[in-house]
Amino acid sequence: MNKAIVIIPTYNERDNIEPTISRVFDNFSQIKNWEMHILVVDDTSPDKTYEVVKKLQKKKKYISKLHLLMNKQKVGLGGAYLKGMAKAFGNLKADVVFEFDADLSHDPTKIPLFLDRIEQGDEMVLGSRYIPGGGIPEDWGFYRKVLSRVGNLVARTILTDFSIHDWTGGYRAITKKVYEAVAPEMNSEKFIGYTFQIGFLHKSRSKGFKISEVPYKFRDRTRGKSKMGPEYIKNALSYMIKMKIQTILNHRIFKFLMVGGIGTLVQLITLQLFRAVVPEFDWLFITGFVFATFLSIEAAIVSNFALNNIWTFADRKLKAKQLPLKFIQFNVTSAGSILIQLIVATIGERVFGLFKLLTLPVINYDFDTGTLYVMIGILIGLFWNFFAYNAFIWKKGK
Ligand SMILES: Nc1nc2c(ncn2[C@@H]2O[C@H](COP(=O)(O)OP(=O)(O)OP(=O)(O)O)[C@@H](O)[C@H]2O)c(=O)[nH]1
Ligand SMILES: [Mg+2]
Repeated sequence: MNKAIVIIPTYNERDNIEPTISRVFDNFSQIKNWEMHILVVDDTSPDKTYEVVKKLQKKKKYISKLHLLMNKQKVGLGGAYLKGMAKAFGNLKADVVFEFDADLSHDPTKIPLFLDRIEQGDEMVLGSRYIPGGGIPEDWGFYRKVLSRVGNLVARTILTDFSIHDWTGGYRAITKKVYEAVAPEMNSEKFIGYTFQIGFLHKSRSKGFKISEVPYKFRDRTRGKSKMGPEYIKNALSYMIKMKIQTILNHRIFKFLMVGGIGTLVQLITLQLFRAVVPEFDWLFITGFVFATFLSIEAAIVSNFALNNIWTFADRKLKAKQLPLKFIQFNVTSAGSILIQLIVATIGERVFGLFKLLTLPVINYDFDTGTLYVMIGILIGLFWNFFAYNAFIWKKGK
């Protein structure tokens, strides 16, 4: 039988912990397919919450089902969960853990629904306040309602992931597979409060795990003090913005554009260099200038090939012995991009009279407008190049 452990982090929850444990435990009786345990993670609460837990552990109904992990100092919500999960998936041999608050904000009658979803193949299940059937307390003040809703909307917008409706909630079921993939990347100090929830979920999403939501009605704590403050909001926002920037920087199209931009610079700079060193000659149609232009295009091609190989397509990096042939192919596709530019320019001229705008510097070079022509030309060729790189040069593994 598979094992699920409900992890309850506590910090000064002396008045809440007993009713929480007993209500969670009462709901275990309807779960038949899972062996259910509770693990309380207490950071040596000044109000001695752990003493209450130790006393309960001796009660017959809780024996060997109620575990306590104590941290010598306050490690924060994220730290407590990471330590709790390490123990739960480690020597307690859980297959699934739950995140569950000690203040009875989370409805324990929903626990079987989470497990049903896991049995159906979901790898992580979120309790959600913002899907039909879920909710936040009616009596929340205007400010708090707006903050919670707007907070989630901001998270969904910044992370551009609208399939998840509740990013900040702390009621979740997590399978061992997800934990093993995500936990090594979580540094608990950086993930304060809500940021831990957002960060853990964001990483699970990025890794492509199957995640679904179960609605629940959030209830306000009636006893004890909330630990969430304004610094949690600031921390969550700055995390999301950092993540967003990182995601953009890591995006293949961004890298491809950067490499293309560098290639353009290489071409412009080397053209000036080659013009200075290549002697003026006129042999049939080839002049010193045409030759220098050709060399500068080749310099850009070398730069594009090398940078795309080690950066843009680092995940599909070519092997040394593939390089010569692929470099020839790369030259062909680059020539293709120039050809496209010429065709576009010719059609443009015939049909729209755009020839002046789109001519290549080879044909009508003048430094000021030439810069513009190179830019426009490269832009048109970009679509072809990106396609060709993906389809031919750095083809996805067979
Ligand atoms: N072990 C441990 N638990 C913590 C820590 N901070 C918060 N918790 C627990 O984490 C759970 C959630 O914290 P809450 O303060 O209720 O946060 P919240 O639910 O967003 O805020 P409220 O809605 O006001 O209750 C509670 O069970 C807390 O006792 C911590 O530093 N260490
Ligand atoms: Mg709470």
